[in-house]
Amino acid sequence: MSRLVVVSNRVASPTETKGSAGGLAVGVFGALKDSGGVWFGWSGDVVSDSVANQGPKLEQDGAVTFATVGLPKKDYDQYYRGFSNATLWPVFHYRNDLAVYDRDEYAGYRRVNSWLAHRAIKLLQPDDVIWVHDYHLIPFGEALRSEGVTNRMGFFLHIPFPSPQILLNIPPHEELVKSLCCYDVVGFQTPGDQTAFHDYIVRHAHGKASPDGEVEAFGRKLKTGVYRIGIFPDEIAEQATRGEARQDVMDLKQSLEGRKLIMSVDRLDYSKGLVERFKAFEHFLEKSPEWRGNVTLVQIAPPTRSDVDTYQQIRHNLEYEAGRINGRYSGLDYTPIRYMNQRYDRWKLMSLFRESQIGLVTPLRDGMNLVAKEYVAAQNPDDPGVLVLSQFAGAADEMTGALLVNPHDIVGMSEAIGRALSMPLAERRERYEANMVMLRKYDLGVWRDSFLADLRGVKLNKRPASSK
Ligand code: ADQ
Repeated sequence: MSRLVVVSNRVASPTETKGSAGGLAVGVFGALKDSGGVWFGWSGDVVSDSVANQGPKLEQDGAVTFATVGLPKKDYDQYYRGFSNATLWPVFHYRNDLAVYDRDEYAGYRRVNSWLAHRAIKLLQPDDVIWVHDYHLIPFGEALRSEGVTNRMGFFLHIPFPSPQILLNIPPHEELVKSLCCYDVVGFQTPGDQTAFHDYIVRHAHGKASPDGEVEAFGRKLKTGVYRIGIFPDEIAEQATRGEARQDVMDLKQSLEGRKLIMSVDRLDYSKGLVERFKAFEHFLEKSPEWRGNVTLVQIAPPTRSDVDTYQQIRHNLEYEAGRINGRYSGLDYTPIRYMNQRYDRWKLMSLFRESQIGLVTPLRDGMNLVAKEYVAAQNPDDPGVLVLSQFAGAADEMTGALLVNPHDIVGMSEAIGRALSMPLAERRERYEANMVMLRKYDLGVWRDSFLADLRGVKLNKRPASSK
């Protein structure tokens, strides 16, 4: 089997791939171990120009090489903080209102992608299969092609692909889609994302797209597909039970004094719908006085991208809302919302999920949302909690046992909380079983293996695309 080269914005460290990190790192590393290969990307460090140009730092773990580079401050600002996270992220999550566009940042985004491609070329062998991940790296494949690289190249988009009317808001939309067409396989999380891409190809790129995923545009043929990212449910269940007896979890349980627990865990991001969720919980307490003092919402949200303006704003809003609601409903021995900003060990999060009666996962828009899946897998099958899930998370397609909500509908979410809290055991078990069937059917191994099988099997274009 030919070697695999994985390219992603951030590279997990060799220790993270051993299980302490999220499922994605473990899943990608599994594929790399099977075929041997390289994991290439940014180290997460901002460094001087001279250090950045020293060449990738290499670490070996068996047949896998971890190759990382640092980024100079200007590149970090334009590529990462700028175009990736202040333009692409908001627009792809349907938040044009929060997006800014700056030509220099876009130029920086393309320049850094070309620079990264140059660094990667030295590590490539002729029949390596290259798998590029996510919105930071859309032009990476095109940059390799323009250097004459003809290897099999696939791209997987972890976030939603917006409908054309939304995408048109990004001035260089056509260049971005053309860049995507330089890959041999482009993978999406849901059929809706794939359809949005096909719509753009047909209506705005004058190309062809068939329902089986064959696309022709910009002089290239490629395959698109839906590959739902999943988790390894047994691994999560094991983490959840391993943690059960640990002191921290026992302490939390004791401090709840028999109150019901609602768990929410997200990166602190405006796409995750946290303000709306807090308001729904407030509405629930307002309309259900019998639950005041008897149910606690634990929101864990470690800050990310805190140097992007909109992220500072969401943090302030949340602190304000949590304070306001707690001021309204707290008692001497009761705090309705416990809002925490730190990261937690995975076993601890999973065992907290297992202790809780509701997993409240209500993003305004989400590519998939792995927390929803982890919540279900962590439950005790004999006495499972209920997943309350946004209809706008990619996971909503599969989690047929969840209570689906519209995260803009505060009253609807509040009603779902009430329904979940008083749901009979038989219904909870039924819903849990339905979700588990899907979690097993589309686990992380299926995601990874089906994408790679398509990439290894796809018919290649005869000539590389022109870089013009
Ligand atoms: P994210 O937006 O990061 O991922 P998600 O899919 O929920 O969202 O993954 C978050 C991961 O981080 C989960 O594994 C979760 O357990 C972990 N995590 C969150 N908070 C944590 C904390 N406080 N401590 C420790 N771990 C924490 C992007 C897309 C998603 C898509 C994934 C994967 O935005 O839509 O599902 O990629 O493709």
